[in-house]
Amino acid sequence: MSMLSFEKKYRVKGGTLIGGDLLDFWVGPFYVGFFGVTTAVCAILGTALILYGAAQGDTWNVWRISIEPPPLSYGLSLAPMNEGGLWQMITIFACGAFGSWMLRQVEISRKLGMGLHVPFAFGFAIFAYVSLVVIRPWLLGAWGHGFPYGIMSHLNWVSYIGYQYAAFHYNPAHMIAVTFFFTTCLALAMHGSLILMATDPKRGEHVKTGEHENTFFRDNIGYSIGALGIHRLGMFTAISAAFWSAICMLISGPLWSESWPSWWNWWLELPIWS
Ligand code: UQ2
Repeated sequence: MSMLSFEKKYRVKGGTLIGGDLLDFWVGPFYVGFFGVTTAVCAILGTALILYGAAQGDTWNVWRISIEPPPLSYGLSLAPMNEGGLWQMITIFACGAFGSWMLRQVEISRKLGMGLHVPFAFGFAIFAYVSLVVIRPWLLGAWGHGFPYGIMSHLNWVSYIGYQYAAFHYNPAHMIAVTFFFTTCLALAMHGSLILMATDPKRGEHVKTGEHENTFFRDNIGYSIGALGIHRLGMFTAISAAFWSAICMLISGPLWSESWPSWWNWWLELPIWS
């Protein structure tokens, strides 16, 4: 079945979470639905507010445009528009857009009778963002702990947080997150290269199948994880990277406010050394 006739066959009513048939339609290739509308509304309003904030600022240099969170003195209250209120509204619309996008993925999955793996995985990316701009600022008692929305400014914020804890690479959850990011790259490089060497042969030669893929790794390292297994591994390492990234930030401040290298003193203080 060609892709075009497949899409037609599966463009069926139903599977919506809210609103029944009301917004259950497509625009070109895109499914709309209730959450398509809320995604678009939040994304357009958020983008408009970013442009408005940029117009209020003193530069149109894209690298330097920045929309700052409120000063710490505003705590967890709503700040005036030109003193971080804009950042707060943009954050609300960003959360609305990301959450709507995930729920739209849920509706499409349900429509097609598939599992919810994609929205589940995307949820970890949302969790990482929400940790930085909602959960951690809330735990620390001020929206001013969120990161500024700007290209250089958010990098400077990351750098500043790193030095605030002396050497962030000693954060144990950061170590786990980095390890998962690297393992994700290793797994995807192995998988991508294996699929290409099996399915993209020279002109005139035959495409190989899963038997060749399995046999390559059995010959090479004595083990093949399998066609389904590599995708389970990839999803696990990817969502774990996002999850431990969120954790490494949530424990910095709320749980530990000294330098990260000194956290490891528990090791030096073990009674077994005396
Ligand atoms: C594999 C397999 C695939 C793959 C890959 C492997 C046929 C098409 C890449 C090999 C992967 C292994 C051995 C796991 C490596 C473990 C880590 C932690 C990186 O066997 O099955 O399917 O794409």
